[in-house]
Amino acid sequence: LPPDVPVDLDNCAREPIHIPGRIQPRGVLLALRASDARVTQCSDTVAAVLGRPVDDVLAAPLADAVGAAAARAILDRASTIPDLRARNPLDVVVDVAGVGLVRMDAILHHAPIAPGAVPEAEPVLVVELEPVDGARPLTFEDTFQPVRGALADLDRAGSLTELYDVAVRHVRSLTGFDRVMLYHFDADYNGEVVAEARRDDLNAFLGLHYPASDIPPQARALYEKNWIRLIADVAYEPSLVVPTDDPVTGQPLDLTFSTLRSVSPIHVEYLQNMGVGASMSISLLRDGRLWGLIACHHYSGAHAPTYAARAAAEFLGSSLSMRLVSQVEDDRAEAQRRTAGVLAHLVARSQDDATPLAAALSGSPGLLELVPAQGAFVLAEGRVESRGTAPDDDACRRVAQRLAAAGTEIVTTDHLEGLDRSLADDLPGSAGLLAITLPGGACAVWLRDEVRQQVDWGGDPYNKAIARREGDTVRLSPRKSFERWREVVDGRSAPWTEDEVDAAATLRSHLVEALLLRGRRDIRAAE
Ligand code: BLA
Repeated sequence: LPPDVPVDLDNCAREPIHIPGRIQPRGVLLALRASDARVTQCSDTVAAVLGRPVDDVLAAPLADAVGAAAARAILDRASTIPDLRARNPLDVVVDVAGVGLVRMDAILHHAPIAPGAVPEAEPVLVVELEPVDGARPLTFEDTFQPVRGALADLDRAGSLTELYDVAVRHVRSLTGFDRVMLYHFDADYNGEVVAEARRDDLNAFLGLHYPASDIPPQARALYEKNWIRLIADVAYEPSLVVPTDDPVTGQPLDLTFSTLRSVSPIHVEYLQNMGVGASMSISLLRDGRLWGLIACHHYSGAHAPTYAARAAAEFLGSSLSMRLVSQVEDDRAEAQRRTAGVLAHLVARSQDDATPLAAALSGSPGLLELVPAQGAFVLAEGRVESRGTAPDDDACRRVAQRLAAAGTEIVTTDHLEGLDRSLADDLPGSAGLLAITLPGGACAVWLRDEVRQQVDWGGDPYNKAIARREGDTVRLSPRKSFERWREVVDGRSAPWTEDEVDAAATLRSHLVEALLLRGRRDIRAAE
């Protein structure tokens, strides 16, 4: 964004994060075309990492920047391997001016073709070099073995919850982050922390909810293409890509697939607000769409797992993605089996004349085992029975009257307040309602609490202003997004799923019949 445009939630989604013109300074970026191997663009970290001034590197052969051996290895691979990204990293020994030979990871890819470029144009080869500082050589034991162990555990996991836990535990042990979370999006891309592995002394984030605006749409789109990103040091000074525009195309270098891409300053501020020193996230995809993220935090300053450890974590993420699809189906089938069992039990109980219908439904297993909720009540044959968070009998009767008057067989809402004010007044503390109405003013009602809405900013967030003035512009702190989201989810419960509503509807048709039979027997008994 131009510096004079204030940042708000709408234009923040327009920040072009794939062309920042900057990288993180933990390595070096060189752009060239393999055919002439002359560097067209480079990051200004060439001075610190390669010991050579930018002017000596630009327009010079790659070998002048990294030494002949490393240049040969890089160009060899670029000309022989079609899918460069799948084979990273390349282990190279770089000739650093004034230092000597230094072992580095070379991470290679072709930049996406710029829009408007001639289709047959030679793609830009992007070479990123990360010094590995003694993390070489990679051994069977510290790469393949942990991944194999993780996969075996993933395979053994019998439920989604177990899958999540296995994933966060292994990603944490592979990468050494202080906290590893599994963050799952809802249909609107609001998210919830559904699993967590963390250092013992850290407070839990498990169960916390965050607004969709924390990860804007263009960031999500990027994460569907590129499955991993590391911000090794949140306090970094970005390094410029020089020149900003590719001299051949006149376009900024597309860093969609870059491992060193500089991240949005807004997101950096967000992480600083959370007290995070280093962050990494791995995409979880379902049918190619972003389903969630494995989000990692480090609190005690910078943290830079090697490319190999990141690749192993990414591999785990993609294996988890594949397992997720089948596990979601399995869990659903299992839940349907359980529901059918509870349903059969309730139907049998409802046919037993010796038990009042209200008591038959509110036992255990009962309504709450059929459809999970915080509370439930039944009014039938003049009796009220309740479980969990339900109001007193009088309020239950008023609710039943209003439902009967509305004349709808099934009522569902995740926002009582918006459906009917007086209904909401009789059900304080509940935000969601699922009800089936029955002949004779009878009904069964499930109640859900408002979803937990909390954001932990790792400090005292309300000490700091939400919007900050910087010269003539107002910078929006990411914290502001939470307030907007709060307006969206205020007074809302978890939604009722299709399967849950179906189960309630099936129960309803059985109960209509049961009430009819009971009525006939009563008449017969009276005769
Ligand atoms: C990116 N926001 C992200 C990312 C995460 C989050 C995980 C991916 C980058 C990374 O790995 O760090 C959000 N991180 C979270 C959440 C938790 C967490 C929810 O740990 C919960 C525990 N962010 C805002 C607002 C804007 C914004 C208001 O809150 C815009 C005005 C932007 N977030 C934003 C942008 C990115 C981002 C632009 C992309 C960063 C990049 O890849 O360049």
